[in-house]
Amino acid sequence: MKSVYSERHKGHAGNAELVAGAIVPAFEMPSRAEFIRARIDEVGLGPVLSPATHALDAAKRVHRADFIDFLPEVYPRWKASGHHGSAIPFTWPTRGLRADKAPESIEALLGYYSFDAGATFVEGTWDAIKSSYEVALTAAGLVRDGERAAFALCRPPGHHAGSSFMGGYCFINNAAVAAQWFRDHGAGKVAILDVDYHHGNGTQEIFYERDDVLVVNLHGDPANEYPFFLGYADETGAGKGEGFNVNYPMPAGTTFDIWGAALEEGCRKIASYKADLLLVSLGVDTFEKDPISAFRLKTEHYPLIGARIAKLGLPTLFVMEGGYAVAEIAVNAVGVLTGFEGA
Ligand code: 6XA
Ligand code: ZN
Repeated sequence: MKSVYSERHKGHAGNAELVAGAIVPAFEMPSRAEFIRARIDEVGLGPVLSPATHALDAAKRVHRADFIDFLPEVYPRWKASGHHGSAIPFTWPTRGLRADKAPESIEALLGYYSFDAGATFVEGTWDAIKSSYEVALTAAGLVRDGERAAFALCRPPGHHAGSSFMGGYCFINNAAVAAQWFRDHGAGKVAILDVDYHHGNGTQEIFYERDDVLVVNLHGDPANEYPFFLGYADETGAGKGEGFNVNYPMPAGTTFDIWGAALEEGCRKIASYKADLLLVSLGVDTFEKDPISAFRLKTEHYPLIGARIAKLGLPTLFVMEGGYAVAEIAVNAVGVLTGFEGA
């Protein structure tokens, strides 16, 4: 399997985040991608290509143009306002406030375009976001041109980013961009399977009223798990998208027997949808030793996930999302890919 990777992710480093009332170094750090990059060679998964340059039009097919145009401006404006360190929002237009009116100051705009304080900027963040987007589109191109599967080693991740908001380490929704790009380049129907521990609220929001992109999510129950405010089983799509959003929330402590049964059900839904193409939002924070998650999957389970996905027999693009137990993240993420190839 070919992978696509860019070194430009490394500039997105040293970010701070807010955890349980304290500002701490972000769990989402460059070593995550570096471990995976090294593991690809270690197991001989296949060639690793650099991304081609892509303009931002494909991003604007799933995100609001003003949101995308804002992202490169953030850090220059943050510095121009006399700030340094991580640009972090602190005020959000929730119920009772005006979300229809864009404010002017950079501090306010950060909140206007976010749902939490989890997507933070340093000097190299925009270039990393752009490179991650280019990684996804370049890998999508490989699949469109006939590869059975490809791996987009995206960093930063994307599945929490919605049509006009960032959050949860995510800025541009790489998987959603790629799904739309496939639709715009000949695919009739696309399925997205999100196996990250956290609900892909951004992906769900983007495609919620559409029947041409099926979204299936397996994740921690939002009643007790981030992102908290989306991801329940009764969210089944709206309008002509009714029936084309499927959520499998599961409690803390979930082991592979339960999780694998949900995967099986999700895969059956994808099979009966008869998609032309599959996108996998590949998070491995379901791992038992993940520092911010509460499922109990073991390393031996990840190749089984890949093998089950392969059984769908669809051209498949894997897009990297979360996973934080740095060293093991690589074995588990690449384990899904080798399991897919060996099936
Ligand atoms: C809150 C937790 C963010 C989770 C990000 C993630 N700081 N998403 O792994 O898949
Ligand atoms: Zn996650």
